[in-house]
Amino acid sequence: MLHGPNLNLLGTREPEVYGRDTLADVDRELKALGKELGVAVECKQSNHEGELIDWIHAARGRCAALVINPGGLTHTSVALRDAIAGVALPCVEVHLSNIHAREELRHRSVTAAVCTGAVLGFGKHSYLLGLRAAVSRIAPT
Ligand code: CA2
Repeated sequence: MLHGPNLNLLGTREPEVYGRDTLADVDRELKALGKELGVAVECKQSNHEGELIDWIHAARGRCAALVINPGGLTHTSVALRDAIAGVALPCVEVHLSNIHAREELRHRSVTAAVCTGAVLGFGKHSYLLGLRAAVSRIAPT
């Protein structure tokens, strides 16, 4: 699970848009759901595009799937898009808010087209549904 820029602020501001849960709360729920589903969930957050790209590259051969909320980079980052496409892992894009119901600058996702699919608009449940979706794409070993 990769959380992009500013998501470390979750639960501290704009609760009407992003909810009251902190990132630690979300990560705790993801790990608990992972246990239920029989997968280990590793959660990381960075405010730096390059660090997110490094983690995506490092996931190749180590992780079975990715779930990512690219934050504001969703709307701008061709580099993140190329990294996701480059590792060829199942990848689910998630957003707390419905980006299509917000300002026009948030309507376009540069990254969604190289992801397996996306879940948006359900607050923390976007993450939990996204994890279920990612697990559904993991080939049994
Ligand atoms: O809805 C989402 O999950 C977003 O990816 C969140 C990003 C935003 O730029 C995207 O358009 C949609 C913003 C993350 C900032 O999160 C904050 C949380 C609480 C307080 C301040 C920022």
